[in-house]
Amino acid sequence: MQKRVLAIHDISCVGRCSMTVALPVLSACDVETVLLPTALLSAHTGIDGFSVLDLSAQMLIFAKHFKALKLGFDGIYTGYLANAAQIDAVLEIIDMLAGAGTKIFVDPVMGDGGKLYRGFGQTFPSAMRKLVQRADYTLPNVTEACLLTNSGFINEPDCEQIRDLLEKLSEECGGVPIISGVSGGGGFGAAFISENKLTFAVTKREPGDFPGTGDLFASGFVAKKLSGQDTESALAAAVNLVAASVRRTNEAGTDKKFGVLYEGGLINFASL
Ligand code: PXL
Repeated sequence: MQKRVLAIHDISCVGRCSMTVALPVLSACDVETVLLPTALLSAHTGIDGFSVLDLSAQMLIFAKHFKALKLGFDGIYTGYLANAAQIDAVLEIIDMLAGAGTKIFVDPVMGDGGKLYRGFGQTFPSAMRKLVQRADYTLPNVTEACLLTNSGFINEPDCEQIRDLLEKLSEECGGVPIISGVSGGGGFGAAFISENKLTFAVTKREPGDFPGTGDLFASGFVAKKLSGQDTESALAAAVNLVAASVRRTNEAGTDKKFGVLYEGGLINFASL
């Protein structure tokens, strides 16, 4: 049977991130994607001059409608949440819509490069800790892993520091924490602990930092997990999707702020 996921993200109209990445990636992998938008932005917050419409007031109303429609969800996948109140709303929505078999995927979007994204206050990470407790899979980048564990920012963690962050994260998070944007195992990609072993899914590092790559990685992972793959295979596919997209973007030489050119890789990704 076709899988169905509830995707809880903002819609940034310009700049390839959050919902404009999650929906195409999940759809390409034959996962039906029900949208619960958290905010509507003209462009993501890294693009100067953006305008925001906060959709907090609609979130529970939409969720109640989904409940009335008796929709069952194989997954609930959360990303960018505009404020701490939205985190409380998402917890309520998970209680309302998750069944016994629903997997909860949390991308704790908060920051990158050691800094919180524009608009988030210093107390936002402690609110995010409530949500990751409910997760089956938590997908932070290094900055978010440090914020969730109250560690000082580590720029390029080595294997020992990655293991330490993952162990601390497993005390904060339900299920399996996975850190993205790390080096190890002869490449660059993601790490998690499997049967007490630090395990990497990596590929050749492509140069450059781009907005939305964390969203692309998490969306690829959710798509492959819901399609029945094991965690290591799903991570390998997601890491390669990001690397191929960054490579395509570097070759095209487009402005970084508009995100990575992932679209041309979707048919291949769906076939993996
Ligand atoms: O890619 C994460 C993200 C998602 N949504 C919005 C953002 C960002 C990062 O800046 O601004 C609105």
